[in-house]
Amino acid sequence: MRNKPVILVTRKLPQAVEERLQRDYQPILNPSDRLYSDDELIEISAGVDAIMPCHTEKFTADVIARLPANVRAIANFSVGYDHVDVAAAKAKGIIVTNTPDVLSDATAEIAILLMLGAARRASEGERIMRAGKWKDWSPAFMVGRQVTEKRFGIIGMGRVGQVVAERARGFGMDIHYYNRKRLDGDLEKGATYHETVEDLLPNADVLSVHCPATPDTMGLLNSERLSLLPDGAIVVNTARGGVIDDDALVAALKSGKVYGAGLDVFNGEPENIHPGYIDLENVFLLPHIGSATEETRDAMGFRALDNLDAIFSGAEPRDRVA
Ligand code: 8YV
Repeated sequence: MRNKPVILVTRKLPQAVEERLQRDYQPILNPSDRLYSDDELIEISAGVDAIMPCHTEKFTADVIARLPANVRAIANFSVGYDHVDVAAAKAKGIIVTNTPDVLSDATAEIAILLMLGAARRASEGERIMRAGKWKDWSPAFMVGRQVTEKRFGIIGMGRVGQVVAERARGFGMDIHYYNRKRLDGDLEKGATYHETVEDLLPNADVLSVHCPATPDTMGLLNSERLSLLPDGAIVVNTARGGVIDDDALVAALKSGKVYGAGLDVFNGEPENIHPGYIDLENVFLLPHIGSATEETRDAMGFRALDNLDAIFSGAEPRDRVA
């Protein structure tokens, strides 16, 4: 009987996922959950048939070039795959997959949390409570912005964007979106399509980013585009930090052009995020936990395993991106 394929699992995964890995494969697990350096990653890949990484491992062209030839696939435990140089992987014949769909609900929940947190000054309130600084109440105290029946603008109306739109409709919000392609009517559900980001922005009292990080979207929200938002807009990002020009957003938050921001993803995360955000009261910050629910973590692992199962049975994996 053929030996089970060897899978390098770069981070600690949910128990049920690791159990399935142990049942069907020879996994190399990482119980201490330590982040591997590039050199370690390449070294441990000797004799490995596939790697199951997270967005924390960066498969640059250089890392891919140095991977041993035995690595046939990179089955990401993530929907985003901007951490993988897909062209380099493709050129080397390495299959790359991701985990779409299964994290849309969890990420949409966080986008709504960030919107409300920014609009209603939640982290400012939390800080006041925890510092024992709540001494008085008045009608003028901690007054924020209401989002009900405002315009909700979405950049990137893919799977996550569509679920977020549905949640925002629950607040009676009027949905506007930019997407490379207009959605069919049954998916659009009355949302207003804008052919360019520039057309969308003046219609977004709340702007939520749901597009992937690609060379085209890097620094998309720069000072020029932010200036097109209505005064006092709210900016939410659960996609990738790279889509935002941090200097520009910090300046807009300081001037009041942007009323507040809710951010879950950052350039330089986790340790080198723009210091301007830390000092500002009007930002609600979370540490990249968009998909961090028990249900979704399991589903992401199972989806990545479904892809591996297909690859090792000679079938086309459902979520192949390279
Ligand atoms: C994941 C994410 O937790 O899937 C993605 O693209 O950004 C996150 O929600 C992370 O990438 C896991 O690798």
